Amino acid sequence: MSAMATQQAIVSKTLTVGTLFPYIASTKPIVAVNYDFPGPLIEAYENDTIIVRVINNLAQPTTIHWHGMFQIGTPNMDGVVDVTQCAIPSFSEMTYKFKAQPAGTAFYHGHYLDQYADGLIGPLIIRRKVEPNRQLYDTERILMVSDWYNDVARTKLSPWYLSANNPDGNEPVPDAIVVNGKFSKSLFVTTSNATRIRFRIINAAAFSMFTVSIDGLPLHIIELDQTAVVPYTVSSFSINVAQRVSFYVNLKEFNGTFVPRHMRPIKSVYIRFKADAEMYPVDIKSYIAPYATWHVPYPIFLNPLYLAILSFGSQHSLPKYSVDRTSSSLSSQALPTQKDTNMLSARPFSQVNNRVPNATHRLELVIAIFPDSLNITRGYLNNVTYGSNSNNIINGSGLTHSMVLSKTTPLLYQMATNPRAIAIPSPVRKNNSSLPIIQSDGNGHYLVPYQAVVDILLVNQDDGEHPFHLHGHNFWIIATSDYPQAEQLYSTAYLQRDVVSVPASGWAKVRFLANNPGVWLLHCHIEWHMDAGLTLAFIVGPEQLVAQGYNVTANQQSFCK
Ligand SMILES: [Cu+2]
Repeated sequence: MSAMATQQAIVSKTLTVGTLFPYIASTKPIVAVNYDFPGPLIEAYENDTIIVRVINNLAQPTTIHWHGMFQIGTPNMDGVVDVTQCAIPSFSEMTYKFKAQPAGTAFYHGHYLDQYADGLIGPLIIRRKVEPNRQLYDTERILMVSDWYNDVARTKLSPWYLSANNPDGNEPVPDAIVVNGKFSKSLFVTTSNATRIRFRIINAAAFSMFTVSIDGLPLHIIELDQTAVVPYTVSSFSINVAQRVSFYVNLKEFNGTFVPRHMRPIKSVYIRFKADAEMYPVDIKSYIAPYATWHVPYPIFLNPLYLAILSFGSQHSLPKYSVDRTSSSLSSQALPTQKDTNMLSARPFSQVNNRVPNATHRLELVIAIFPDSLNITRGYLNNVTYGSNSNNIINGSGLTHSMVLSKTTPLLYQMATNPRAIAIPSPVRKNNSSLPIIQSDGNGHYLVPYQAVVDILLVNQDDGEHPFHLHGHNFWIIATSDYPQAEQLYSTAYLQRDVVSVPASGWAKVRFLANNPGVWLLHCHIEWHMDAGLTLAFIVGPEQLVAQGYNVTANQQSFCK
């Protein structure tokens, strides 16, 4: 091992969370980091120690979640309010300290109410000491795509979504799309002197999934979430909420024949983010939301096609060709249009490290969204909606010490204080099942034995596609209803991600190794569905948590009043 590979640095950063009006004409205040939207880049090498001082200058509490970080041994740094910590009060601060692990493209975002949808996002890049595919590109760019709403999620959109005034459960439809905080046709990405550019795409939207392409250029995918893959070439791909995709382009492969000869050479092309309009609950061409405000100068109707501009060289130049011209030249090269959102046919770069253990336990979760008796939309996993405002009926389970969401005693503290008192049954072996089944307390808390290898079958009874994210781990995606053959085809090396897009009215099967004692959420990453309770918490290895010496820090304890 080289000297460099053993060195571990400390990366320190201060993030000040405050209110910002990001656009001159905007009347909506967002929750911003260091007066920027998105927040500043945090960069480290794998296994470095990241220390982030978070100063809360908001008039409301906050927390920050480090999406994609394992937090092994630091479950209290995961940043999930009421689950791993009490919220950082207004005008207080907290220092997060955790290991930069695993490497890859991650991001950070608020995990307190709807601050994620209200702007609290930023990129977190963990570099590998030896980066696979590094010889294939010269430079890199980060593109963070998100939904823009003219109204504040926390005070307006979410209360409306979860009200009896919205009996159909229509999710708030974004008013625009932004990439790196810029509206369509105003973000220029220059190639400078480089011919081979890596793009790290982070979908930090509250709701939308996108199809991404660049006119005239094949995309060579090299990383999915935080798993490096063997270069896998497509003309376009989809990315669901919270997923990350890295690809590189080589300008020498540029094919400009999609524009007439007299318009060449081409100085710039469009990078397209096409929102999947089918996922919106209404016809976006004519829909005016009942809560809509009229004094905001942004488009009344969402244009699902976002255009960024890739300028060849250092000058900013708008493409001169019509937006309607599609890159027919690419389809003539017979590149596949990637239909499987999870891209399971991309292969892990290091198959050795992806050797998949056999499952020891299983869990089937049925996803549903429907109104409750008060006509309020709820998300359900196995008929249980999660959250302190839910009232699930525990059907004669006889449990008396159920874990409860509490503002003063986060789940993690409950678990660490008295691990033996957690009233969740151990896994049960049913006659018709070869593997023991993970059990819950009837309120969305599932007890997972330490080192269990759990197969989760997510069965989607809803007609929308849902991006499910697991905290504290990644999982192997074994197969989905879009690609059931993957289970047999790739049994030696399934793809590891931390978000799986569960197909509409379909299913996804994932497997994870519970090697990280703590409380870890599994939830739909669409902000509205999380608000509706489409969440559960895995209670992993309570006794191992105590054995590894877990203590609530005084700083965190002081927030719990
Ligand atoms: Cu969802």
